[in-house]
Amino acid sequence: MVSTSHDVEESWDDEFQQLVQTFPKDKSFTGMNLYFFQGFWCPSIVLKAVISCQKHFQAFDSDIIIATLPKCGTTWLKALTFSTLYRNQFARENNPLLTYNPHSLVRFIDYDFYFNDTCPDLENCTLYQPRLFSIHLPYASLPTSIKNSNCKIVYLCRNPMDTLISFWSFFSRLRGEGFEPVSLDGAFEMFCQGINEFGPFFDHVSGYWRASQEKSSKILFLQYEDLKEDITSHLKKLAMFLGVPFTEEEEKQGVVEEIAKICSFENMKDLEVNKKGVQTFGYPQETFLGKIKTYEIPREAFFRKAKVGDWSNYLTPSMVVRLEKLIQEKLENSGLTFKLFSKTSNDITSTE
Ligand code: PAP
Repeated sequence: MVSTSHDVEESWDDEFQQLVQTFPKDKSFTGMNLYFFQGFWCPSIVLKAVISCQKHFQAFDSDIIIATLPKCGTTWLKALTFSTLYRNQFARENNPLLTYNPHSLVRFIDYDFYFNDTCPDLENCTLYQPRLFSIHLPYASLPTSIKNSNCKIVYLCRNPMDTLISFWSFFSRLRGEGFEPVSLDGAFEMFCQGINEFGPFFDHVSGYWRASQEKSSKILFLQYEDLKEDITSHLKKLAMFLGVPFTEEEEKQGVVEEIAKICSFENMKDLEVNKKGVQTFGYPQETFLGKIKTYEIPREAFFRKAKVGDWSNYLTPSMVVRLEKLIQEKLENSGLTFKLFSKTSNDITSTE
């Protein structure tokens, strides 16, 4: 059962109800209500949490924040960062990833901690140190303390075509469970217009891209396609950035490859914990009204195909031309490019 956004909206207090009336409103192609707020489309289900975390979240210099747009590889990046950062805090054979979904191990600031609580106590909220969080907010809307402290941000993006298909497939899979996605034609149109969760897509990506160019020691900008192409060198880069580089000894022992393997799509998809049950977001909490404000997603929905270029099985030639044009237009002179196909045979190559 997935609770809908209406449950949350009903519990908003009057002041907040009045405030949101001033924001433009639309519906995402996933069927979710969105508010246009600070230049991005914020899911109504999380708007109050976003405003609360912007007001109250206090970053520590030692914090690590994983930032993504939905469907760009969040689950994978959570697994990789968790396993790399905390590798000396548990025995290798006891990696918690073997028994917990990555979303249980690395919680969202917006979708979990502030979902039910305007000012949660986050001093010792994570099992391991340093604190590791994740967030979907655009760079410009991050809590000020994240931007101004020395905490580090790892950003992962993915080419817009695969992101759209992953997004649309995910919510199509959840049809009838609180989500009513529109046809791919409709989804494509809205995605191009930038009307989707935390979109516009290109604003999100460009915001982090520019920030990473200005502050390379604070923001590591990664692309899903690059990780798929060469996970070992990107894991080393990630470890270095996090301040926990792999030692020569670790490299000799094959620790890097071991982490890559445990976090691989093939391994994670087949773990019992990811094959059954639901992932609960929003930190379950009984309110005095007796309502539990959470939402649940079947865990297996986080693992679909994980292919680069899967969009070529869905998008029509005219859709491809339009998105290619948009990529060119939006990223012109930015120095940022997307790989639409893969060089490795595991994925879809442009000649297939
Ligand atoms: P979320 O926003 O719901 O958390 P997110 O994890 O960001 O989703 O992205 C899901 C995509 O990552 C899926 O892509 P697909 O729809 O094209 O298949 C999912 O299959 C893929 N994915 C999940 N786990 C991994 C992994 N370990 N390695 C590579 N890709 C993965």
